[in-house]
Amino acid sequence: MAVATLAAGGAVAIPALAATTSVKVGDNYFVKDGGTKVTVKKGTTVKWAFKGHSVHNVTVKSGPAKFHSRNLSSGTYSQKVTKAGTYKIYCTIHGAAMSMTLIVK
Ligand SMILES: [Cu+2]
Repeated sequence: MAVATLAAGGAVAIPALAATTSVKVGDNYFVKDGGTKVTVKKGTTVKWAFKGHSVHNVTVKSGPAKFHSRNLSSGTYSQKVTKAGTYKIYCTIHGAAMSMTLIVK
């Protein structure tokens, strides 16, 4: 059985199936690699990891599909995205100041 491993050069091998992308949830921001925009392929599982001290949630404000997490201050929330398009996501506790864009291709 094949096991995905990190390439020696630093590039990350992305499995064709069952891909997961992690998004950090900090105190009043969503971020991955220094930005608030995340692009994934259809069928990817997006995993939000709650790293802040405050309670936050993941809520789709607009997009091809709606989903939302419970209020969390630790742990993770995972959602498989199967519909392509642009998802505007925010935290209902902190409003527009805590938002991100998820693009599913
Ligand atoms: Cu929040």
